[in-house]
Amino acid sequence: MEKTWWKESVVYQIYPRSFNDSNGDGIGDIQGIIEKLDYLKELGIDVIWLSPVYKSPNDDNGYDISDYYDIMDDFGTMEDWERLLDEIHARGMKLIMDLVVNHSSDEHEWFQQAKKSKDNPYRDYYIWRKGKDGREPNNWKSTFSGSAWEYNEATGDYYLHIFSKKQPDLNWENPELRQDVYKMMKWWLDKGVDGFRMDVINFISKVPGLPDAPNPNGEPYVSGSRYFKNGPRIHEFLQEMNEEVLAHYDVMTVGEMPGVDVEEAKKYTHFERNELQMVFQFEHMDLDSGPDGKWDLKPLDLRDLKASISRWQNGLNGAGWNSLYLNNHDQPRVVSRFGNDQEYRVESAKMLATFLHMLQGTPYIYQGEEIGMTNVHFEDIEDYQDIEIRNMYKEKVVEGNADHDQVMESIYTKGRDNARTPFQWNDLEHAGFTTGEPWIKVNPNYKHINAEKATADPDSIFHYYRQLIQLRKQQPIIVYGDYELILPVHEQIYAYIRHYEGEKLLVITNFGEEPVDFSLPEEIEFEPEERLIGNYADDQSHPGSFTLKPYEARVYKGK
Ligand code: TEU
Ligand code: CA
Repeated sequence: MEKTWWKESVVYQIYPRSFNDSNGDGIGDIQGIIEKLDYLKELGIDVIWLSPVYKSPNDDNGYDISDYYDIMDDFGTMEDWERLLDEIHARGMKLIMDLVVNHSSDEHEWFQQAKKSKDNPYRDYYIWRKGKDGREPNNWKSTFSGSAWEYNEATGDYYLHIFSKKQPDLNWENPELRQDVYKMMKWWLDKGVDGFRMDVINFISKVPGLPDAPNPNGEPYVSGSRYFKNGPRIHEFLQEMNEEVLAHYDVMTVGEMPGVDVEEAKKYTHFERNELQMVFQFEHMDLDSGPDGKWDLKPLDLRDLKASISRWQNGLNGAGWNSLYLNNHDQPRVVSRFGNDQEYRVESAKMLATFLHMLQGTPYIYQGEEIGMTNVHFEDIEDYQDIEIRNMYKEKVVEGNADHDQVMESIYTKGRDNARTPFQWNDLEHAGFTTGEPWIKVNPNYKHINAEKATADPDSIFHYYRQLIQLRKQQPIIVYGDYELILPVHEQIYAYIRHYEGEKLLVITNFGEEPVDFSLPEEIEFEPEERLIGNYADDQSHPGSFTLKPYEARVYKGK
């Protein structure tokens, strides 16, 4: 397997609005990030992925871009951004930017032009259709509730928006639009950025005709995703993008791809196909949802997680490359989700980190994960800022007849704002995030969960992450080794072995709060040499057979 810097890197995601506010307006900003670069360097990360900082009216916190060549006023200026890049590079780290080109903002100049008239030169940059029988052109539902179509008075037809109505989908069938996107990518790469995370990039090719989706229950609108996820021209578009742009730079690329499976991901990431290096897949993030989607709560069955992760580990081994993540700005906090954010917060956060960081792939850490930040409970729906949460609550509770408490429960469990409360720097007012009023409320647990406390405590989650990152740098087996699942049907223990050049790594994790006996299956040969890391003091027990403590994790190297 070819060795590359992006396989050996650990990435840290910054959601700028919630990271650090330098000027007291309550909104995180670029200068605020610069102030914290030494903190990230201490953690040991290699690459920063910055969620969007481009000009935006903020309907979806920057994922609605009105100018791809400029910086959002809330976050600072282009000079600030250039300084950020220099300061990152000066510390030996890299910066990848978010590329959001499935859609733009409706306030983008292209859309302002396009909506004026049918013969406007930018008209074909977006997706327009006539209504059908006085209704929308098809029955697709927007990710953020309601129809995926919005009527345009001036031209008497509708435009497609898979996300909010302020996020019209770009028309990738149009070669001029594609060239404009490539030009913009080159502009940023020539400024020195080290790659891109590409927002819902597997949505850009839609099935021609945009057919109605099957609707057996007669819902007002249903997901049309089968007609735009991994669509007919997607690989052609990505190969074109690669040839025109990416191949000319030594950069890192990761495509965010809801609804991608292993076979499809092999095509996207295969080293001989020249598309992308990695994808963010969602299978493991969907395991705790029922048939009605993310708000339909269901407990995680550990055996499902093993089956899914193992399929990805084995499927991409030697063919493509995995990204490894348990958190991002769209997901609830993993310590609350798959761990225990009360009595065993520290143990379970470390266990989950061990499980993830010992896998094959490139690990991603989301801001606050490294100090074990947790989900939040706001009693008042008005305290939630996320467009997805607000629209869903309105549709289900205000306009529909869903039960308030039940919907709030689903927001507590799955809402995106769980990940978006301000970073907890210290135990001062507003957790040291701002001296003003934060744009979204701080999690009240900041007095005991904060970075100042964590960096001062050698047993903290922060220092455990630091060690995991160091280990990855010292042990090529962690990056490149093959993966072998053991105990596939155990309901509480997730254990696996990595193999590389005659060496082995044994990773054992307890996903439960009850102690549990572990014994290595007889057919597995493993001669332990040393314990590399663990989240309890080393009790010198033999890794072949012992009792795991609540949420315990251990990693042994051997032969
Ligand atoms: O997310 C795309 C996506 O499909 C999901 O992660 C989505 O946000 C989630 O399922 C809703 O429950 C990307 C961005 O990460 C997200 O923040 C944006 O809102 C979205 O695209 C639109 O740009
Ligand atoms: Ca600010």
